[in-house]
This record gives sequence, C-alpha cells and structure tokens, in this order.
Amino acid sequence: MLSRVTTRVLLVTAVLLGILVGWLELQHSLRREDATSTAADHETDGTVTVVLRNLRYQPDEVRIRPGTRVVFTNEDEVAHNVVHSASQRVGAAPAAFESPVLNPGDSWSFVFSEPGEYSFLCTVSGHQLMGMVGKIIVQDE
Ligand SMILES: [Cu+2]
Repeated sequence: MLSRVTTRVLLVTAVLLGILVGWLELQHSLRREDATSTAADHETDGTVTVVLRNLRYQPDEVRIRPGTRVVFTNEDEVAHNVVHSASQRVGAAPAAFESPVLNPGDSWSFVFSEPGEYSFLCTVSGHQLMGMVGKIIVQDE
C-alpha cells in the first residue's frame, strides 16, 4: 500500500513530467518554424555567391535585385580582389566597391542597393589581362 505522501509525490512528479514534455514539444515546433522562416527570408533577401577560381569569377555575370548581397569567395591558390572597373579610368568617380586583397580561402561581400551595371576586375598584376573580369547587373524586376 502506498502512503499518502508517496502518492502525492508521484502525482506531483507526473504533473511536472507532463509540463516538461509539453515544453519540449513546444520548443521543437518553435525551432521548426524558425527554420522555415529563415529559408523564406533567404529567398526574399537573396544572397548570391561568386567564386574566384582559376583566374576567373564564376559566374562572371550575375543578375540580381537591389538589396542583394553578393559574396565573393576566393577558392583559388593565389590572392585576388574585386574592384569596380569604373574607378580604374583616369578622372573617374571613386569605386562603388573595392574589396581588400582576398587570400586563398577569404570571403568578402557587398550589398548592391542601386540599380545599374557594375563591371569589376581583379587588379592583382596581370589578372585582368588573363580574363579576370565580371559584371553585376542590378535590376528592379
Ligand atoms: Cu586576381
């Protein structure tokens, strides 16, 4: 026969276990909702990756909506950079963007807010001549 106290302890334990299980299930479903909304955000925000490999930007032409972040990742064995071409002409306006030197494995990103065509190149000696150029086209629709 269980004493009154033992019965009460068992009851309280059962209730607490019920609360714990309910809380864990709630956490699980909340985390699922988080994962879903994160995926949706990425579709609307948009992040595009350009890989620097074999003295090329891959892809070398990217069409994006305003507000898209472009991530440049150097997967080559030598250093590169990403410099807005317009700034390379004599008397030109300052570059809309200019990355630091990206060593192998480095990444750098830029958010393109203004519509327009942005040609870019690698200013590391000789790389432009070997074809290391690219273009970002930012369009509203
Ligand atoms: Cu380069």
